[in-house]
Amino acid sequence: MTKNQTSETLQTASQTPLASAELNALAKNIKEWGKALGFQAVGISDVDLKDQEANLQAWLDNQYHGEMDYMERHGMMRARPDELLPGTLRVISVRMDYLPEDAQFAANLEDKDLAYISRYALGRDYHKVLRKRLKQLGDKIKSEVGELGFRPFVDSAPILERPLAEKAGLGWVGKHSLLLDKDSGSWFFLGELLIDLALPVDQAQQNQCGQCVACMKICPTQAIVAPYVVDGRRCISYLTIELQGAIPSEFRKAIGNRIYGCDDCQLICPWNRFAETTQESDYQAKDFLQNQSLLSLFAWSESTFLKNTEGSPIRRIGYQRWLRNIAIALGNAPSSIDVITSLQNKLTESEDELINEHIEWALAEQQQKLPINIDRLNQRLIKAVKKGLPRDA
Ligand code: B12
Ligand code: SF4
Ligand code: SF4
Repeated sequence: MTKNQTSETLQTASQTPLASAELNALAKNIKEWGKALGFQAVGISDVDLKDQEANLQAWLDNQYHGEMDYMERHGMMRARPDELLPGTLRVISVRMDYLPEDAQFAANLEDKDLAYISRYALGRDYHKVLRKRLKQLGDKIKSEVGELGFRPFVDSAPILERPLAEKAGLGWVGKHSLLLDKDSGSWFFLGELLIDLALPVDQAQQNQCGQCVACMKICPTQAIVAPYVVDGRRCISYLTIELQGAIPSEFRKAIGNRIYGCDDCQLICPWNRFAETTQESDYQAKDFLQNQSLLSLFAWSESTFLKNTEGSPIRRIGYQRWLRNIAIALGNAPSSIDVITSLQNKLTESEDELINEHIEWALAEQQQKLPINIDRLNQRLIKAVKKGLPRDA
């Protein structure tokens, strides 16, 4: 039987009470299988996202995607899963929590000598983890129903994951544009299985943001330009992960010690007080990434960077952007001779224009913060040597 025959047969069959009962039972089982595979929530939606199309177009027209060309490339296919994968009738959305035990948000944000890495990136790359489990879920459904067309998607696919998950009842899209749930907050990833089975769909949750605007107010770069709308170009996550070139000067101070991603809009959200930590070993923080000083990470060689970021989402930014980001954070760190020396040493070693420009910015920031101008001190010392110790001058 072909893929289309399967869906047609099931679609027709679903109109009879028995077939509908079978599909209801299957939907229930899918949720149980999904949970057994480590997903904390599983929901089902149809593929109709027409009401999102105008907003998606407005977002693109405003250039909020910045350098993320792939956002534009697929046009309205993002809002049309059945164009992306013809024959798709339903989307099974899944949620996987990632908040590690002992997240130490405040401690890492407060100590400006430490590096702050977004909590989703302290463990293993989620793309692989989710895709593998989604494939297992698809295989399981297929083994029950016989022929089935399905395809797992995580992030990389050009579909609007949050509106789909919202339709599937996994939560509501908050003013920071992320999906959140009243019992579990927002520290989770989303993934989808596109399938050609006309399963019963779930009910969307009520939006519970109310009058709250905490996420909009706390954003260090004012990236949430209107409720539900993020200007990607201003977001620290974009600036530290997606942007290839120089980080615009206007955002450098606001980045603080965030060297990879940003969690602020989620940290302030009242619903995250109820968030659970993950039991998933893949998402537990690696010691050499959490609670590390900026100086120790800045000292990594390229081979250490590659070794330590194997299997981690951080690897995709590469060594150059890693140093670029840490240089900014060092410029924002409290003034210290150790920081200045380390920046100067790296400047001597590096022939990379992008890195050097960020190091020079950081050095200028550090110099300004020093209680006594280090250059002037140096000059005074040289003068004294020349005068008093001409032989050693
Ligand atoms: C591109 C992208 C980014 C970009 C752009 C962010 C953005 N808001 O779009 C950048 C790099 C900035 C980013 C950052 C982050 N991301 Co991201 N990102 C994506 C990606 C790949 C695509 C998102 C997308 O389609 N954006 C396009 C715009 C148009 O979509 P949208 O924001 O939903 O747009 C809607 C609104 O603007 C709204 N709208 C527009 N105008 C108006 C007007 C009104 C009146 C209303 C009501 C609505 C409205 O309608 C639009 C269409 O639906 C998704 C994966 C995916 N395929 O969905 C992950 C994804 C959204 N990211 C994720 C995460 C975890 C993050 C970060 C938290 C990572 C971090 N800690 O650093 C931050 C959070 C920043 C934030 N507040 O959004 C998760 C979110 C999980 C969740 N709980 O929701 C996702 C789903 C990845 C995943 N598979 O888990 N991300
Ligand atoms: S992730 Fe940070 S920079 Fe981006 S919207 Fe949220 S608070 Fe703003
Ligand atoms: S901080 Fe407030 S406005 Fe923002 S997502 Fe959470 S509840 Fe909604």
